[in-house]
Amino acid sequence: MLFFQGSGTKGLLNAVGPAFFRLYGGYTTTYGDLCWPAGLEATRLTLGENKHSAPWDLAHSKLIIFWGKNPAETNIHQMPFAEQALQNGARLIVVDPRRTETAERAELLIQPRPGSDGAIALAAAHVLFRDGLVDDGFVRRHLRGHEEYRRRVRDCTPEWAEGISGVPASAIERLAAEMGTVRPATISAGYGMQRYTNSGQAMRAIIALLALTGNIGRVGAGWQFANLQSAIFDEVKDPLALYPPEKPDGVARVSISTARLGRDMLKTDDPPLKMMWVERGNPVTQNPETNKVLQAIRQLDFRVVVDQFLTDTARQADLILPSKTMFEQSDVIGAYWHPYIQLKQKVIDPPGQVKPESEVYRLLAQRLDLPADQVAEAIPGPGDADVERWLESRLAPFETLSLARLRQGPVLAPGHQEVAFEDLVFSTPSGKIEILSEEAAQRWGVDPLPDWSEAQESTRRKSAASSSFPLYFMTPNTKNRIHSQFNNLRMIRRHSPAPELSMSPLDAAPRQIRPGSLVRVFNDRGWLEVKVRFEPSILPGCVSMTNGWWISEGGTVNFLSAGRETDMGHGAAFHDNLVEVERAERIPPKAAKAQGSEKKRFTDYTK
Ligand SMILES: Nc1nc2c(c(=O)[nH]1)N[C@H]1C(S)=C(S)[C@@H](COP(=O)(O)OP(=O)(O)OC[C@H]3O[C@@H](n4cnc5c(=O)[nH]c(N)nc54)[C@H](O)[C@@H]3O)O[C@H]1N2
Ligand SMILES: Nc1nc2c(c(=O)[nH]1)N[C@H]1C(S)=C(S)[C@@H](COP(=O)(O)OP(=O)(O)OC[C@H]3O[C@@H](n4cnc5c(=O)[nH]c(N)nc54)[C@H](O)[C@@H]3O)O[C@H]1N2
Ligand SMILES: [Mo]
Repeated sequence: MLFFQGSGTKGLLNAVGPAFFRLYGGYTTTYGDLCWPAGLEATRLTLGENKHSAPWDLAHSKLIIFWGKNPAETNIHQMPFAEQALQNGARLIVVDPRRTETAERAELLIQPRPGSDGAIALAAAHVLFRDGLVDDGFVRRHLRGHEEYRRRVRDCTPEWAEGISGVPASAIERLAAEMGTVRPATISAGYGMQRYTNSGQAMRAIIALLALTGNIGRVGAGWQFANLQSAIFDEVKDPLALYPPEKPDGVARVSISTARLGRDMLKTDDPPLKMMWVERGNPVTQNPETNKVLQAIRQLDFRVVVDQFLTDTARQADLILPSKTMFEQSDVIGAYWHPYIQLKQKVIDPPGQVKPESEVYRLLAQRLDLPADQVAEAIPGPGDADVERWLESRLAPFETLSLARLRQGPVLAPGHQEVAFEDLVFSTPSGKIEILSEEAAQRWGVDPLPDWSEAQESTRRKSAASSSFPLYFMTPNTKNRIHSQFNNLRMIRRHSPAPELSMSPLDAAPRQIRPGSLVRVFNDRGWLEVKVRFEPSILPGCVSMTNGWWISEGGTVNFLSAGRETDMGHGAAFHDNLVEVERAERIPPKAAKAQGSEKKRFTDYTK
């Protein structure tokens, strides 16, 4: 039995599922994560833990770099703080192959070839050393490995990085000069750019820029990737605790890679998988290599999907259990950006026969005759008061937390640091910021210093793939939805009725592709047919389509991505993904008809 949970809704009650399956007698689980592990691990190795300053601290920054992050769409609540800083005279740099809405306010937009950020960061460090812009006092006291790093980047000139990234050496000089002279500086890094096979190392090189310039532990300064200060209830703070191939609780458990879900499911034979339980996720559209995922799901004997909607994954199920929505059961939630613990209060009963997951598990446990005392400990009873009692017991270890207190409003997580690392205490093996990390080398087989190597799928590699598929396929997020959710809302569909491929006119011309025409995006893993939209500002050589579209809505981007892991953290290297685009000569008559009618677009694609 594979128990698979996605990121749909988070809260303390999510722990009930795994608790049930442990009592049930063991299960196959997944390790790694689709979202952020390369960056989490790079941060942990360098700074000791994943935390950052309070969101509002950004307003004190004089230099903000949004590096591979598009908060104007994906973290809109961050933008007012950036705006405040700008009004106080701060400067804004954006590093992104696309000219995003975030870049509208930037004085400098750096558009790297995808997967080349590490080279840019090494070259910026070269300039900092070369021009004496390193904060020597800070470096001597708090860094480990700066001398080794100085030697490492000696030949990494801006011209060298230009050859790799396509970014003009002058722009890299300017990035480094601003980092070396404008203080305090914050780098807010996104998740999109750490989904390559070389990106853990790139993230380490970017953090090093802040460390070399003394921009850690100070007001308005620092590294913003993930603020796990509110993650006080579980193990998420230690990324390694998320990968449980062992048997920590003595229960037989097999663990397979989330990034390689389809491939690993097909390979699992001790014991072979017979059944799958999916909850809060839509792996058919969101996990890499959709064709493999579909194949693996279809060969099972039995599939259960717990979801609010008839998603592509639910369409594969033998049994669909309609789930509650976040409004239909109280829960306690943290965050990964702000530092608050909050009560999410139930506002309405679930409709019809819908049961919250906790209730599904409780009834199942009864039916299966699982030990009643252990079930009562792990799973709340049926009523709202039972759920509240269960939540209260989870809050009990924390002096400042109780439901009564949370009912009055959000509470800062216990131990929260407003300016992260203000005490300059780093829980790394050396107690310093580790630019040189033996742990990185031991655990992940990478160079102990940040370095740069070509991502696996790269147009600069001489390989069959790079000659047949010369375009980078980027699959960012959009303000119009959360991943695969919300396109069933008519008001959202009105804004974005169907998937589109953004393409530079410079790439379209040699392929005789006209704006608005239907094109086929393909590689040796799969293909899609979508309309093309000209985007003059996207870096030529890159095409882009937002992720989250269902197959039944016009095609998921993950037909094209590969099931493979990032260099560290067991993340998913979605963006290591080369494709070719061609005119789709004929529209099959059926598809043409379906385009006119909303109803038909949502009909069964499996036929
Ligand atoms: N190519 C490509 N693929 C990507 C990404 C990318 O950038 N490019 N991004 C990746 C990232 S960062 C992420 S986080 C993942 C997200 O992928 P998933 O983790 O699969 O999350 P969602 O697509 O948001 O789907 C969540 C599902 O949970 C359901 N749901 C919501 N609330 C509840 C609930 O209370 N109970 C139950 N049972 N179900 C509920 C929703 O209806 C929805 O079907 O996608 C990843 N996939
Ligand atoms: N509205 C909305 N908000 C969301 C979400 C959503 O689905 N919708 N999802 C939430 C989740 S789960 C996540 S993980 C976050 C993600 O938040 P972000 O990280 O901001 O979003 P992404 O679109 O994944 O990636 C950001 C940017 O990285 C760029 N990028 C891709 N490759 C490279 C590269 O090689 N180098 C550089 N420098 N940039 C590159 C992309 O062009 C993109 O603009 O957003 C969260 N917020
Ligand atoms: Mo994510």
